[in-house]
Amino acid sequence: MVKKFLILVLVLVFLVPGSVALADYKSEYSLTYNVSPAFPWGMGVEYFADIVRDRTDGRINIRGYGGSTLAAGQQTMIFPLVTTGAIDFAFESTINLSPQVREFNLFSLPFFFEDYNAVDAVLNGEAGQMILDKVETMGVYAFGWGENGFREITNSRRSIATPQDMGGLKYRVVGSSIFIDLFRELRANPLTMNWAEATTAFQQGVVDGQENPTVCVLIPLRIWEFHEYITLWGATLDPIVLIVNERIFNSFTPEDQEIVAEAAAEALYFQKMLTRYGLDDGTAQEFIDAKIADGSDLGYAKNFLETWKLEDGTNDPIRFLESQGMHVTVLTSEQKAAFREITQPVYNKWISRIGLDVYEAALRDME
Ligand code: X2X
Repeated sequence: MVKKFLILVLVLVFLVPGSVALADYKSEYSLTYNVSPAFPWGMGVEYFADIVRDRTDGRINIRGYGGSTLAAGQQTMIFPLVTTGAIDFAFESTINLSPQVREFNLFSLPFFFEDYNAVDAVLNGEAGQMILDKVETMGVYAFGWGENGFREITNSRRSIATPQDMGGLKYRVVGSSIFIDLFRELRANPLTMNWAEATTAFQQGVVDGQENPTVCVLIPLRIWEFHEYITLWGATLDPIVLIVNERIFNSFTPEDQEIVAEAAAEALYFQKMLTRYGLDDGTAQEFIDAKIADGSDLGYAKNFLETWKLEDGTNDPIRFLESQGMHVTVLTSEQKAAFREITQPVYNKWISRIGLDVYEAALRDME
């Protein structure tokens, strides 16, 4: 009898795929991100969770929690929560991880990236790989790059076209010290604040301005309700990374690991293209429109674009902000050069912190 039972168990173990591993799987995996689900961050996350659930036949069920609620709003404390396993996955801005991973500050060096070609050269190049490799020595797997975007300044007081225009204005910045240094060099008055409190601060006029990417944050936030002026200065770039606790990832079967990694790469690219919609050379729009046409955006991109269509049915971020009454200033390269020169001390202080090797690799990538 015992023998027969053992044989039955063995047969079940070997014949039912995934049955052994399933015993170790959690019924739900948590994933944290910093903003509301109505932003492209949330769409990247839901898209990722959907395709993973679908391709693993429900074995891996990821649940996204927006607003950094799993960290009580403390957006710069996400990394330790993932490395210790308190949270399983994070879809997170590199700024929010930069207090623990100093290399991420590369992207906040002011006016370092000329355009999206330079960004992609670095993210997909030697420097990008060095940074991901570094992260993977710290207890997590990193699946690659999504994007919050080039961070632009808005305020309720005046148009900004020269560094002098910044003087005395109070700006909310993320709690990452390179931003304090940047805004101080411009004689502005930076205040660090978690995103969880930032919207209220804009509403109540506690600060005059803030900086965040156009499509990924400012449009879904409806920034025009608080600030009349926006300057496209592209001072800093804010990539997003998708990371998972190493022990959790190792608990998946090799087959499931492959599914998750592939889904992550697809979701990150989808989110990055959505974020660049109308801002790059047309690559993003072409990619997203094709996905909407065949339904493979799962409705996420379609629904998002519906929320900010112009009267002619197109989605042009700059024209859309103007249609909402904003004064848009686009810096010329000479105007940018003036900002770059004044903020040079940020480089002097931060290159050694980031690591000269990573900085130089990034310069080589951009050549
Ligand atoms: O807090 C911000 O400004 C945001 C939403 O862009 C980040 O998470 C870095």
